[in-house]
Amino acid sequence: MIKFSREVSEALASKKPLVALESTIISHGLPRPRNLTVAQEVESIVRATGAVPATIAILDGEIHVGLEADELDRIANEDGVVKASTRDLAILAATKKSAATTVAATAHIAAMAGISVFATGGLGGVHRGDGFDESADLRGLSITPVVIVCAGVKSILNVEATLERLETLAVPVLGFKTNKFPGFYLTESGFEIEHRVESALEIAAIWKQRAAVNTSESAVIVTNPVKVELDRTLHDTLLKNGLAEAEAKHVTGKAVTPFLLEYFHRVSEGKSLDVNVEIIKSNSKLAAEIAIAL
Ligand code: PSU
Ligand code: MN
Repeated sequence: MIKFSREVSEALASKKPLVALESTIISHGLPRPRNLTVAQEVESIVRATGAVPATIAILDGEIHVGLEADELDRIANEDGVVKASTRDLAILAATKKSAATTVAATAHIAAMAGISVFATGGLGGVHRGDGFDESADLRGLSITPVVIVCAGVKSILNVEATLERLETLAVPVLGFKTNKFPGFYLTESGFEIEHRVESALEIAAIWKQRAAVNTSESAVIVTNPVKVELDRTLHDTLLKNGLAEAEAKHVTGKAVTPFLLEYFHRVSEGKSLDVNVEIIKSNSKLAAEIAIAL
C-alpha cells in the first residue's frame, strides 16, 4: 500500500533515524510559492541534524512516505490537492485522488510505516464557539503511537478545552524546556504543563518506558515553544477579527483552520507566516534529535 521514496526506503533498510513530516501545512497552511521553499528547507534541516525526512502525502490514490522533488512540487502547487484526515484514506485510495495529510492522517501512516517521530507546526484541537468542532487530530493521537513535536495547539482554538480532551484521551503532554503550554504563534498560552523535559534523551527514555506500563497505544506530545513570538496585541486583534470574518462568511468544517491561518498571514502582511515557518523549522530539528536519541 505504501510507496517509499528512494531516500526513505534506503533509511528504513539501514535503520537510520527517520522523521515524518505532514503535508497539509504545505498545501493548506502556507501560501504559494513560499510553501515549497519551506517544505524543502524543513527537509534539509532534518538531514543536517542527522536524520532522514519522510514527507507524507497521497498521490493519485497512493500513500507516499517520502516525496521525490517533483512529488513535493505537486503537493505544493497542484490545484485539487484536498486536505485528508484518516477517515479519507480508503476513499482516496479507491478513487485515486491526491491529498495532503493532516496530523491525524500523517501520524497514522507514519506508524504504519514504522516511523515513530513526527514534526508538525501546531496540533488541531477543540475550536472556539459552540459548534462542536473538534479536530480529528485529538482522537487520532490517542490511538497512534508516535512522538509528535509541535508548538502546542493552534492559538485559534480553545486551548483549555483541548488540554482537557487530551487528558480524557490519555495522551501525555511534555514541555520541552518549559512548564508553560505553548500557544503556537505565542510562546505561552497561559496554561501549565505538568511534565517538563530538558533533552531528546529524556524524551526517548519516556517513550521506551511506555511498553513496560502498557500505555504504548497513544502518541506522546512534545511541545516546543517558538523562540520569538508574534506581537501579542497584533495576535489578539487578528484572532478577534479573523474569527468574526470566518463566522460572517459561514466558513465551516475542515475549511476553518486553513481560512484562519490564511487570514492571519494576509492581514499581518506575513508576520504570522514568518513565525509559523520558524515553528516548523524548530520542531523539525528537535524531532530529528529525538529520532537520533531513539
Ligand atoms: N500546523 C501548522 N499549519 C497547519 C496545520 C498544522 O502550522 O496547517 C494543519 C495540520 O495538518 C492539522 C490541521 O492536522 O492543520 C488541523 O486541521 P483541523 O482543525 O481541520 O483538524
Ligand atoms: Mn474541524
